Amino acid sequence: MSDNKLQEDSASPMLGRRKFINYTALAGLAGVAACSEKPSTAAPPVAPVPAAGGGDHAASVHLKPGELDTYYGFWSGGHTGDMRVLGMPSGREITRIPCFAPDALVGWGITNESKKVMGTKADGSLRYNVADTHHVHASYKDGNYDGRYAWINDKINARVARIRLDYFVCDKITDLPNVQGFHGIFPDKADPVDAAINYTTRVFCGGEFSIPLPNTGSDDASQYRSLFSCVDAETMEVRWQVLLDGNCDLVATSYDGKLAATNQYNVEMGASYEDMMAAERDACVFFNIARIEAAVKAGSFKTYGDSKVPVVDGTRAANQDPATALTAYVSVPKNPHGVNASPDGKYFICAGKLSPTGSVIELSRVLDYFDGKLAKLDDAIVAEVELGLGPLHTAFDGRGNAYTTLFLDSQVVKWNVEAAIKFHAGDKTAQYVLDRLDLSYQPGHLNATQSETRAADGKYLAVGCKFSKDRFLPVGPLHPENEQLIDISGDKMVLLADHPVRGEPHDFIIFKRDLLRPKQVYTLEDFPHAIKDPKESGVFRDGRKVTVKMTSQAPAFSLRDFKLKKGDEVTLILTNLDKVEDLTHGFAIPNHNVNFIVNPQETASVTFTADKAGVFWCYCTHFCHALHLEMRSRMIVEG
Ligand code: K7E
Ligand code: CUA
Ligand code: CA
Repeated sequence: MSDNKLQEDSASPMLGRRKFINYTALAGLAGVAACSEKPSTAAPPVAPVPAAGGGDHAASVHLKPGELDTYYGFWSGGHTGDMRVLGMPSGREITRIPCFAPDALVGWGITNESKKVMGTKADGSLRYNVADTHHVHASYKDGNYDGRYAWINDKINARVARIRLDYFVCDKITDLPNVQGFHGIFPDKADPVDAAINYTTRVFCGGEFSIPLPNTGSDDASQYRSLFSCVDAETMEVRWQVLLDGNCDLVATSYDGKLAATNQYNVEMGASYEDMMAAERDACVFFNIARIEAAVKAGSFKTYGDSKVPVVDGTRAANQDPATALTAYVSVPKNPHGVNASPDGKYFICAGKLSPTGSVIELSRVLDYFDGKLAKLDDAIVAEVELGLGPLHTAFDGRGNAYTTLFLDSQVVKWNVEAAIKFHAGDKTAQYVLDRLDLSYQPGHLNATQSETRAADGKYLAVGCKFSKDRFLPVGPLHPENEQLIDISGDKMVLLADHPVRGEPHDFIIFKRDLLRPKQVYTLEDFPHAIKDPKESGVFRDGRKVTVKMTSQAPAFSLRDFKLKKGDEVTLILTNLDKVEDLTHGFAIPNHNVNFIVNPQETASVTFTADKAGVFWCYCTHFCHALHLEMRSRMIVEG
């Protein structure tokens, strides 16, 4: 099949189906939800995958025992509220870093240190036990990852977590004030961008749900607004917010630090899905970051409710004059999902979702608009081309090609951005669709190795398929999702592997392993309460408040027993004095809801009430030594 034929075949049925989407959208969406038994029957012709190469390719992702992966993958943990770390291309899950929700292995949400990060109520209990993470991104320097931090969102409670990539731990969680449904997140890609503006990396956060501001409980949805937030990467404080019409879905940033963008599917400001899909076009909103920072500095802002965070006005009505505008609303087709920055720094791509199109927006033209050099903002769109049904997210190979997931078609489409621009400009011979690959099934996010960096290397593409159906052994009604790995190094995409994942990661990034240098042993001095010598161990009483200090060295705790009185409020501090890599101990107390770990040279503490008289065998929960089972301490509580 020639490339010509491929594009014709793929484009012509689209016209008919686009009508289907526009005119019978409700029925169409109902079909999506039910996820028809044979998702590919309605799909357009598919490029043949070279069958011969398949087996060899698949073998390339199977690492021999002891072999290490060449890429890290950071996967959002979805409902488990953590960040999962995978080795790629094997797809092996190496660890999970708990952030927003408790974790029974490390004692996240159990130790005082993790509770401080997560936030507690007055009674010491956790503020939140549930989470919904979607997007994970890492810090950049000069357009590539620098190995300092990763950030992840919690949609439910509008929180952003920072993960330190030296120790792979979450060290800060920030609440976004006056935001509900915090969705997209993306940091600056250059650092620093403009020395005149004193800042470190900024993390941009899109508020998806519009709410009354202040949130008085008004039912007039037309008055609801959403906020786009900027968080300082170092302090993790919210620096400023932008008031918006519509909502924020995904977020992207330019490589020069001048622009951030968010796609909007609800310019209608509707409160029901029928209302949200009433208009034929929605928007991709661009933020002029320098102007926003200047407006904040000049004091042109409001605040809402208890929040002291400055909020500048980014609504359409207040930003009609390009010479002063803080925002620009570029019109893009119907309920777009996903906005992604191409690795050459030139384009943002918005996928149409309810329109079968991808829109290519040229950043220099958006800047021209703000400078008064582009009369019509719509002219910033340099291509709006048909890709297939239900386009959602786009990844890049660094060779000028984009890869967009087609949710309804259960496909990924490979297309050339410059050819799409030529096609849009009138050259109908320009072949922009290069390949299509069937997926199993209904893909959402995808990402290629190093995709949204200047070092996009075009080797592998991972796709998060929302439905797995028949791809794995049945395990009851709750199916895993299917992460599919694709070789994109050649002209044709080749499916390499399926991996089940627990729902629902949504998004992930994949980057070269040498960009990270994690530490494997903590530094004792970094913990203010460290017990540096086993001789400092003991029970220290101050009325009903008792501090128990203890150390661990395989196969023993420094206190073989410790005595308490019923009703004592106990803080137990444990330092792991073992210095050997991989020598972690655990500490569990039966019937007291205590179990946590201490890694080599780490100190952690728990606070609990000794509310039951009796003997409680505290024991090591992490297999550490031939005498691991014997590694115990007796907590004796006198009645
Ligand atoms: Cu699932 Cu990025 Cu929340 Cu698209 S989002 S799929
Ligand atoms: Cu210490 Cu097991
Ligand atoms: Ca809409």
